[in-house]
Amino acid sequence: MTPVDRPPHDERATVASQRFNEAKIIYNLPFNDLLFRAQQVHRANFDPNAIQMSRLLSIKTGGCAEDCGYCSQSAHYRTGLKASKLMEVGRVLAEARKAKEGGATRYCMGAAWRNPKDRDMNALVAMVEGVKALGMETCMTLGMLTPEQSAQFADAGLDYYNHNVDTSERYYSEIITTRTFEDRLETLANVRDAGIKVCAGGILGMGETAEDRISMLVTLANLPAPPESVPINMLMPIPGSKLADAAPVDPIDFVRTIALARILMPLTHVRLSAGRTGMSDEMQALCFFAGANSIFVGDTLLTADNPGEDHDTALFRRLGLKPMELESSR
Ligand code: SAM
Ligand code: DTB
Ligand code: SF4
Repeated sequence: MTPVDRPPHDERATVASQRFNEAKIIYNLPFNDLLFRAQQVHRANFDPNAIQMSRLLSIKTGGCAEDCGYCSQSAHYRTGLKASKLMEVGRVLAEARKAKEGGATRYCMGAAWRNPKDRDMNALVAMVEGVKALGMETCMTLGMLTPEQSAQFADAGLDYYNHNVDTSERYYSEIITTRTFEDRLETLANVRDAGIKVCAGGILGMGETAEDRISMLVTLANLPAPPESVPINMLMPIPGSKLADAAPVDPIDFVRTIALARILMPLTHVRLSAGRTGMSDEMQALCFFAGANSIFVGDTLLTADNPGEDHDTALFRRLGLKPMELESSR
């Protein structure tokens, strides 16, 4: 069979495996060569000393129907977390105001849902409109969205939607069984088609192989358009969850993954996300050198700890980093 009359899905598989092989070669470069290359790509596209700062708020906590093996909020595990209902719009806006005063330029609201219910849409839309009116970028992460819900959020002016693929397609069902990798891609397509910017990444340290990490990044980089934002989380092991005792990820492998993300997605904001409380300043410095240029600020993520403002101010001073201005963030 010649390449011309090969069925399209075979062709796609061939291209995907070529891209995977190329990415694997990059990932396995000598560490200095990999970091040099990542830093070159980074400098060609960004101010290397500017870091975008996002703030998270859990607007609906715990009691989630999904069984994500890493999560404190899944109703399938006894993690000791107290569940609560959707927060009132006024409270969300009061928290967003405080985040703005703390220097965050993007406000990310997360809910422990498989998907939002239509009855919640009015309140969610009011949150987006209210946070935008404060002059911040808005992001939501609420689980799966239909095309109609995506269009409603686009109309409200939602800037970003976060929906992580979390790991490779191969490894996905080891971590989550209540939905599929394909479901995740479908929501990402709905969000993209509605004209909302995409934030999609994953978690390292869930027992995956280096190939799984590479494959996850190749998937993200080869979406019809790469995500504008790619959060790379280091697993924060949650007592009671399925992954409570997962072996920690090797810090050098973590930095390699950041560097590969930067090289495969030159224009994307790569976010050093959950897990910074478990990283030394030196490891974070290497991540920034490898091309990470976004963090979550504030002393909590959704339910877990994050280095507080004092620590991050000291880190920025030590490394000569500065907050990225809103105009220059993409
Ligand atoms: N329920 C929505 C969903 O799953 O898309 C939004 C919230 S969910 C908590 C957002 C992301 O946080 C997950 O996709 C996962 O990548 C990350 N995350 C959750 N728990 C984590 C943990 N213990 N350590 C690291 N990352 C975690
Ligand atoms: C992402 O990739 N990381 C953030 C955000 N997207 C929503 C969430 C991290 C959650 C860490 C665990 C917790 O706070 O419960
Ligand atoms: Fe629910 Fe999201 Fe946690 Fe999965 S990651 S259990 S969908 S809150």
